[in-house]
Amino acid sequence: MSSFPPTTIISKITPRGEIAAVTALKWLREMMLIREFELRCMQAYQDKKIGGFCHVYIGQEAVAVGTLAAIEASDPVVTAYRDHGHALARGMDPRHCMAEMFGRIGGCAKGKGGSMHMFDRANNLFGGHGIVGAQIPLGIGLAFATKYEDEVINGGTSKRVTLAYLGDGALNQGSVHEAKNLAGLFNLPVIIICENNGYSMGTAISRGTTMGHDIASKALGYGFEGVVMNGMDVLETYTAMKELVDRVRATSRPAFVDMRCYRYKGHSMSDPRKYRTREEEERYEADDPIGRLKAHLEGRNALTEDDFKAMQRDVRTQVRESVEWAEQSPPAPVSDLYRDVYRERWGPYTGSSDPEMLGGSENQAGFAATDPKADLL
Ligand SMILES: Cc1ncc(C[n+]2csc(CCOP(=O)(O)OP(=O)(O)O)c2C)c(N)n1
Ligand SMILES: [Mg+2]
Repeated sequence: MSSFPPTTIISKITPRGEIAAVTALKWLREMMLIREFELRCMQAYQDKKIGGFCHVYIGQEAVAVGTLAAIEASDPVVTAYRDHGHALARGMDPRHCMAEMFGRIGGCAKGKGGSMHMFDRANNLFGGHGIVGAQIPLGIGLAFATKYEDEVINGGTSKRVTLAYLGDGALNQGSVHEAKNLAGLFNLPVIIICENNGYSMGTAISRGTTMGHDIASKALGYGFEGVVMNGMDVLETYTAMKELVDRVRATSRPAFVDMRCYRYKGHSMSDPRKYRTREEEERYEADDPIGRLKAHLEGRNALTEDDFKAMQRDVRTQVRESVEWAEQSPPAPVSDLYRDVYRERWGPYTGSSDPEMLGGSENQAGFAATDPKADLL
C-alpha cells in the first residue's frame, strides 16, 4: 500500500493567511458547486447521458479554487483531463461545462471534446488534455508566448504567469522533462503544479516514481524552486500560491509545486479502487476541504448551519438548471465534424462569449453549430 503521508502531516507545511470572510465564503460556494456538479455528472454518466471518459475531481476542489484565486484573469491556465474543477473555478458557466459533458452544441467545445477537453478562451483556459503530460509543453509554450509578447513585441516587462497542472502519474513522461528543462533555460514565468493525489490510476506514487516522497526537490535539477503545498485546505493553498505567484511574476523564474491532495472517487467511472484501503479513504474524507472551510467560517461566526444549507440549495438549483440547459441543447451535427480543427474562415477562435465564432448563433447563451450549409474550408 501507499506510503503517501496523511493530511495531518501535510497541513503543517504551509501557514494560513488572513483571508476576508466574504472571500472565503465565495471559495466555499465554488468548491460546493464543483462537488455538486460532479455528483450530478456521476449520476448522468450512470444513466448513460454522459459518454466517453469521465474523471471526477471530488476531494481535490481546494486545489483548483485556491490556486486559480491566486492569479489574474489574463494569466493562461492549462491542465490535464481531470478538468471540470479548473473550468468552473476559472469562471466557465456551469451550463457550458455540463453541455460539454453531454456532448451538446452548447458545450464549451461545441460538444466535441467532452469531459477531458474543457476549453474557455475568454477565461484563458487552454484545456483540458487527455494525453498524460502533454499539456506541460503547451503550458511552457504559453509562458514563452506571454513573455515574448510582453517583452519583445510590446517592449515592456513580462507580466503574466502561466499555471500548468499535471498529475503525479505524468511526472515521468519524457516531454515533461524536456519542457521543464526549457522553462529553466529560458527563465519562463510558469508554475508547474503537480496535483499529487498519490496515485496514477492504480499505481501508488512510491511504486512508479523515484523520490516519490519528495518530488519538489527534483525541480532543483532544472534550476528552479520546488515548493510543497497542502491542497486539502483552500486557505493554505491560496496563501502559499499567492506568495509563489507574486514571486514568479516579479522574477520571471519558473517554479514547481508538489500539491498534496487526494481524490475520493476512483480514477475514472469504472475503477473499483482495489489498490487502496477504505481506511485510507476515510482518513482523507474526514479531513474534507469543504468541511474544513465550513468549520473555519463557523469558528469565525461568518457562517451558520442555515447559511450553509441555503448555499447548498442554491448550488443544487444552479447545477440542476445546468443539466436541464444541457439536455435542451442539440447534439453536435455530423456536418461540424471537421470544423474547428484548423483556423476558420472568419478568423481565429476569439472566445467562448464571442458570437462571431458561432457562425450565426441562435443560441446566445452558449455555442451553436456552424452553418451546416457552409462549405468546408
Ligand atoms: C501518454 C499517456 N499514457 C498513458 C495514458 C493512460 N492514462 C490515463 S490517466 C493515467 C494516469 C495518470 O495519473 P495522474 O497523472 O496521477 O493523474 P490523476 O488521474 O491522478 O489525476 C494514465 C496512465 C494516457 N492517457 N496518456
Ligand atoms: Mg495522480
